[in-house]
Amino acid sequence: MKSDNKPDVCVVGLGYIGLPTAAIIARAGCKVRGIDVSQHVVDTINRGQIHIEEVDLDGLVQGVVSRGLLSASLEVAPADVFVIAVPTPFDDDHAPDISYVLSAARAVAPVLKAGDIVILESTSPVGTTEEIRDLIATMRPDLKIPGRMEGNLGRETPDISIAYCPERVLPGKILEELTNNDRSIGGITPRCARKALAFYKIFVRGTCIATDARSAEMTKLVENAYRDVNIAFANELSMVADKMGLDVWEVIRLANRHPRVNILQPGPGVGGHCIAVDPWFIVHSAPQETPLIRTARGVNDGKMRHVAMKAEALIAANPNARVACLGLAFKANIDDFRESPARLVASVLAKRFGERIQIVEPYTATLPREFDGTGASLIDLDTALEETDILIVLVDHDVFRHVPLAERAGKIVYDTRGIWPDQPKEVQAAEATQGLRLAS
Ligand code: SAJ
Repeated sequence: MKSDNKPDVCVVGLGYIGLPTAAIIARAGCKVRGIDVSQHVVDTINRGQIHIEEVDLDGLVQGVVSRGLLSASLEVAPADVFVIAVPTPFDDDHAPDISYVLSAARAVAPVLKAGDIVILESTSPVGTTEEIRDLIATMRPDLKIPGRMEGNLGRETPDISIAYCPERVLPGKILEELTNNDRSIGGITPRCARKALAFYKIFVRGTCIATDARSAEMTKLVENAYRDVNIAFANELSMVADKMGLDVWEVIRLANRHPRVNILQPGPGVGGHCIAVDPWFIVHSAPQETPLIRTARGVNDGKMRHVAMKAEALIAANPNARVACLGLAFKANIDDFRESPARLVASVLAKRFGERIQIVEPYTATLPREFDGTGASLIDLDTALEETDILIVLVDHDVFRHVPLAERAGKIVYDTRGIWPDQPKEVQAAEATQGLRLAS
């Protein structure tokens, strides 16, 4: 560690979490080396630019790179703190795949020295931090490893610290939430937690709470499963309301006036790389004990199919109508299309109806690959408002929300996000119940 007491930091993985985290740590005055497997990502960052869209991230990265505080590389190098922020996908059976985490740990192990801290931030199944610990112990028998010093009777201190510290930031508000959110700091031992906590205090204003690694791992999964279950409730209500010819948005708005009721918003399903994924990590660990979490996943995926089928019926019932799907992103005002229900629904429609389908997505310049050869095309919002007859709202981007009623007049609207409460009820009701054909 240098004389100014600011550790040198190595952040492994420069994606949606790793890059903003690296930049915030650099802004706090630490020298940060960011590691990524992609040469393109490394080159982009070293030019002071970014490869992802996130509010205010471009200016921050440009600033810390030009001040020499952040640089990117393909190779891990010695540092005082190592932060691992790589993806943890799941396989076809919903079993978590921690191979990227383990290969990051494998890359870090050879450069570790006494006093270093290794922190895992990636969402991971319970026990992953211990697996990292065991891997490092195998690769570095010369180091005293926390939790692996049996017979030591507490007389010797371990050489390194290992902890699990999940991020809990919301895409679109990452920089603000990285700084202000409270953090769970789960040490392999209490000493590891204290060391990691002192590091997070350098750049986190929220409260940092020390715990053990397994509790911290489970906490992260629980947070996202909680949200998934609650969104599933809203989505289930929306399908019930459809069947009964009710306006679900009105019902939720009224129910939420109860002091202890706070129902979330229905949509075309749950997307993103966290909420649609993390609950499976819990189900995989305890399949018998998780009927609710598993069902919620099923409800949210079922909502995606429900929306696709409803949209198909609407378009089929209006054979001459031109259709605009508004949005491909997994949620409002971001350019992230991973696990996006909007993208899935739009591609189903494009495959079936071809060139009748137009896509409006201000956050991309090209359509994803699955639209190739379908005949569907990307158009801007003004063209869609001028030239199409059916609007299918799949994402609640602000730019869509602000379209005034006058510009939607006479169109058939299927608003899966409830962004246009002023849309004449008879339009939505006709489509929601059975009369999918709408007289203009
Ligand atoms: N959604 C709804 N209705 C709602 C809220 C969300 O349909 O009322 C949908 C969104 O449109 C989107 C999906 O759910 O498709 C997920 O969006 P989100 O905003 O709920 O969450 P993410 O995936 O952007 O970020 C979540 C956050 N977790 C929680 O709120 C518990 C974030 O704090 C985590 O850091 C992030 O997952 C993560 O990285 O794990």
